[in-house]
Amino acid sequence: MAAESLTELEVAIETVVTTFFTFAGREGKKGSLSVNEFKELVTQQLPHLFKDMSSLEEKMRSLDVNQDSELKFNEYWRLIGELAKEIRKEKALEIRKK
Ligand SMILES: [Ca+2]
Repeated sequence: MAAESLTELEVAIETVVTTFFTFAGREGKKGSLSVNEFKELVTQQLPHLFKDMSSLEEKMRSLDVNQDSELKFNEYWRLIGELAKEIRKEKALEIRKK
């Protein structure tokens, strides 16, 4: 994909995907996140949105729907969706204040 022709939204979606593979490729299975890879992804890439770093392992367990200690892309996508919903709530409050 040619970067210059992508819109802001398209770049954002591509970033969500490439970030997953960057971290998923560090150890074990290349197509899923181990507990360590998940922790690195969240601490390095989501420090402002994911506030409670102490509950990372619990979060991982709740996202790992098939309980194999690995997060597949669709499980990671659920986390992105949850964070997006939180941002939406904050935006909605801001809009109401105006
Ligand atoms: Ca991996």
